[in-house]
Amino acid sequence: MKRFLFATLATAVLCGPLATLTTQAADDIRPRMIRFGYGLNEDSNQGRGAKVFAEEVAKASGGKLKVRTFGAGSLGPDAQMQNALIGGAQEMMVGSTATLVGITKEMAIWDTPFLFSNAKQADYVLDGPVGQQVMDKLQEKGLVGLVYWENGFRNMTNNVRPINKLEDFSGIKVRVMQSPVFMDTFKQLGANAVPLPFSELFTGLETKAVDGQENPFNTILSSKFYEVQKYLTVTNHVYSPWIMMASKRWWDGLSKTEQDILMAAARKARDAERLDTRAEGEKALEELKAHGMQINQVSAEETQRMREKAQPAIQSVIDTVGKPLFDQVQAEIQKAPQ
Ligand code: TK8
Repeated sequence: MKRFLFATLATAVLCGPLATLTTQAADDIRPRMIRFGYGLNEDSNQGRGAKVFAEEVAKASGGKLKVRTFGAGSLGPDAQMQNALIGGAQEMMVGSTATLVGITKEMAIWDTPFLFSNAKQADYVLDGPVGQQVMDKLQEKGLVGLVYWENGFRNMTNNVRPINKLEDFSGIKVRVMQSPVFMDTFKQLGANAVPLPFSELFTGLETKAVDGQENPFNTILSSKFYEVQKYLTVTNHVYSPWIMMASKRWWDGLSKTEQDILMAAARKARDAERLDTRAEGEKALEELKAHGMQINQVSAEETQRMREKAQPAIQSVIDTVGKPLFDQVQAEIQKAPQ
């Protein structure tokens, strides 16, 4: 009798009100405030991408999920935001993959100099299975990677001299992102590599603590580096992704519906951001010239010399991420549409 009663009770509990409650909770959208941080100015490709995300989330959730964006590093540099996400003190961010290498070593793969030759390749690999595999590694560290955005191909600016040949890097104090691969690459090229968070870069250039830096045209424009830099050299030495992330601690507490809304909005923001970045990038050189920058292009021969000189940095990427992952990425690049 007792056993029968227990069984009946258990069935009632499982199929009854509790089961209904659980399904309801999973479909629920609760009012939430999502703090979304990023490093560039509001008026930048990154800021505009963040805005698209916020609007899409508001639309899809009937205004229940509110994304509050914090630009210009106002929640701190990338590393500080990453830690806030891990601890659950901040919900979301977008930033460079390069500054994640200390947390998830596989991220070093994207710092490989001259890895991608065009943006199509980058999209194909980043949005494909290997890109996902590297992103999923973040979960062990308390971060959820959603999508990659385009930061873009990086180019050199400095105040010492135009970079026409490999030897021109010699002795120039170049700010690099806080990634061992970037440190290594610029050391190999003969520069004096100085790691600095992005939020300290403008001042670093202005006070001449560093002579130069490297970033995509879009960022040189939106961060007004032309005010404090004379020479711009088109080097395209590496393609840099941004990555949109959520705090895992927070993400795991969301309903499936909420997660789906955020994921769909993240993809829309990614697509819009890439289009925006590429359109702006096409016009940026002219604008930078108009702002007084002296621009030069590195020849194919000199690019080849730089590639060879950077080889030890590529070897250290292989040592860091492992040969299988490195080879997998190369294979994906081969498969990418031309
Ligand atoms: C913005 C940075 C920036 C990156 C850098 O927070 O640090 O140079 O290119 O985009 O992530």
